[in-house]
Amino acid sequence: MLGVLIVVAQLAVTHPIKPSASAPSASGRSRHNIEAIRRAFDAEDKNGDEELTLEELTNLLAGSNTLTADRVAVLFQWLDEDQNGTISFKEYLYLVA
Ligand SMILES: [Ca+2]
Ligand SMILES: [Ca+2]
Repeated sequence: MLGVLIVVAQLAVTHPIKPSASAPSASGRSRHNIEAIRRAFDAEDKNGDEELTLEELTNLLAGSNTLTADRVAVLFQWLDEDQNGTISFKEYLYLVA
């Protein structure tokens, strides 16, 4: 899944057009995948407030050498739709869904 994350992240940086979260998924992403995504989100949400800070998102993407801190920061701002400075699970889904 990390490979997909990297591709989507780079797309996000170069093509700042947000996919619609309500668009039907042609591939029919399974509930199991959503739960796996949720677990990854929760695992990185160290303080359990159901929001990811820039630091937490950076840690989540730490396995990627292709994303610089600058790019993660751009991605973070792109994901933070309501611009409250943190990424909710709903916002996080834009990254992985
Ligand atoms: Ca948090
Ligand atoms: Ca937000």
